[in-house]
Parts: sequence; structure tokens; C-alpha cells
Amino acid sequence: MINIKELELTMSKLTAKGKGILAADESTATITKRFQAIGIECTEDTRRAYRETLITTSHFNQFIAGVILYEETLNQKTSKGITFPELLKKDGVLPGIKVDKGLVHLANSLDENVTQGLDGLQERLVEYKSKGACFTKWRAVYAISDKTPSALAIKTNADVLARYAAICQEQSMVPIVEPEVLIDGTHTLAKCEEVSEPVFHEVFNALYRHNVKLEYIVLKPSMVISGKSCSQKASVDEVAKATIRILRRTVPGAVPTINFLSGGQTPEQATAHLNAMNQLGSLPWNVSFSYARALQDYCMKIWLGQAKNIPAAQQAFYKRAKLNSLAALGEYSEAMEKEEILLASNS
Ligand code: 5MM
Repeated sequence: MINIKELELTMSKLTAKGKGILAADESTATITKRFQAIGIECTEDTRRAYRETLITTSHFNQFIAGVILYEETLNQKTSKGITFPELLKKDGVLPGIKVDKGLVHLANSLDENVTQGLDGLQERLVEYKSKGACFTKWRAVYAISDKTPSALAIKTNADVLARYAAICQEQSMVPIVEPEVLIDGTHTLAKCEEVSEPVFHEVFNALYRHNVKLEYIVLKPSMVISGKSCSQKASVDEVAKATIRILRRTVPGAVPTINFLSGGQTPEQATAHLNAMNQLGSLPWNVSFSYARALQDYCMKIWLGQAKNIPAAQQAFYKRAKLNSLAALGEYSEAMEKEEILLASNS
């Protein structure tokens, strides 16, 4: 039975003004790729140690309301023997969990994917909840090409996202609904806009069909942006305006919060775009972040798997969390990138 009070409490914490969500839910395959790219050995313990570095950063709870964990991390302990969800809760940060099982080929599509993981989801949620998770995350992916995303991929992924969200709400867990239009390609901002509108629109059609209560979801979309290899790079202002234009057309005001993914933008771009959106003023939703790479990139590159680097790595994570918190309030400026932002001490 849905416990509305529980959903309300989770939402109220996740929508705290100026706070965002840290996505630390990379699957083993993804984090292996990230570690190997910078020469870090990927083992269960290095993954544990890295994620401990992130969540033991002092006072990061000033800027981060929730952390999305991967199943492995939910079951791991810090070096002081406390589970990750317990530590987060002690610091007033909500633990969440990625519940999708990744992408599979969508038959009869234009070589596209659909996200899997609905089988047994309800039972897994009961287990995750008993381990402290209060919210969940599921990502659907849409690639841009001349012919994609196809209508089939748009509709199928929307239905799956909505079924996932309904199952989570039934367990009184807030679902993060993540439709990601990929940044890869040479497409222009206009093309991304043309693709993102039907994608988001169909997601909300499906959420409606599945009776999902919009008051208790977090939308985690991609921004409307030019492709990574596009020769005409859209400006910060163009990205902010196009993203908000498309979201206004497709996302009901009943949705309390939109927490963007960074999707391969540089950390600085992701912060600048978020800030510019918040500077547009009078938005119908809270507009914040749920970044993985844009919060973690510098931290991971400084850490490099070595304990001696932890203080500097935490410093780098703290700085990005603080700058994105300011961007979520529309109070960031590029000049702050050069400032030394010192970690608040624990004492
Ligand atoms: C798009 O990826 C999500 C947000 O991360 P970025 O801010 O780096 O774009 C992220 O939460 C992602 O869903 C998780 O890392 C899980 O990804 P995989 O590929 O491992 O399922």
C-alpha cells in the first residue's frame, strides 16, 4: 500500500532549495571504464574506497540531499564498518538506488535499446528498502541520428519508465525518471530540441496512463544541447532557453523538481547551464542537478586510487558540489571557478 506520508517526506528532503543529488550509481562496467581510462585498478575494494572518499567529504550535505548508489555499494561498508546507507542517513543525506538492469536491444527497432529490469523489481525494492534506500533511479537512453529515436523506441521506453515509476510508488519509494537523449553525434541544438520534445512528452503520457503520481517523482532529463561533435556549439544562453522551452511544453507543474544529468558535458558547462536556467526566473519546478561525471571528474582524477590523495580529491568534490548548489539557486558566476573554495572542516 502506498504510504503518501513517506513519499512526501522523501520529496521534501530531495527538493531542499540549493541542494542536488549525487549520482554515484555507475554499474561495474561503467566505473571500470572510468577507472581504467585514468589508470585506476577496478576491484570491489577500489570501488568501495572511491565511493567512501565521496561520501565522507565533510559537510557535503550542505549541497547534496541524496546519493544514488549502485546495488554493490548499498551492501558495502566504510572502513569504519558502517554501511553506506547508514552513514548517509547519519549525515542527513538520503540513500537512493539504481534499479534498472541496463540496456538491451529493442527488437524490430532501428538498432536501438530499451532498458530492462522490471522482472522481480517489486521484490528487489522490498530488499533495497530494508537496507535503507528511500528513492530509486531508472535510465532510458535515446540516440540521435537521421532516423532515431524511432517512434517505437520512444513509446516503448516511456512505457517501461512509467511501469517502473508505478511499481516504486507502490512501495512508497520516490522514482527518479531519467530519459537521456544522448549528447553523442554531430547534431545541432535545433535537432536535439526536435527530438527531446516528443521524448519527454511521451514519458509524461505514459506516466499518466500508468497513474503515476507526479507530485512524488523526480525528473532527471538531459539538457537540450548541441551534439558533442557538432561544429556549431550552442551558447550557454541558447542551451538554457531551449531546455526550459521544451520542458515547459512537456513537464506538468505538478512535478516538484527537475534534476538534470550532465551526460558528458564538462563540469564547468554543466554548472553554467544549470545556473543560466535558474537565472531565467519564475520556473514552475525546482531546477537542480543529479550529476555523476560533472561532480566526480576532478575528484576521481585526483584520487587515483591512493589514500594520500583523499584530502585533495574531497576538496575537488566539495568545490563542484558547492558551485552546483549555487547554480541551482542561480547564484554562480564563471569567476568562482578560479576561486579557492576550501572544504569546511568537520570540527
Ligand atoms: C547519464 O548517466 C547518469 C548521470 O550521470 P552523468 O551526470 O555523468 O551523465 C548516471 O546516473 C548513470 O545513469 C549511472 O552512472 C549508471 O550508468 P550505467 O551506464 O552504469 O547504467
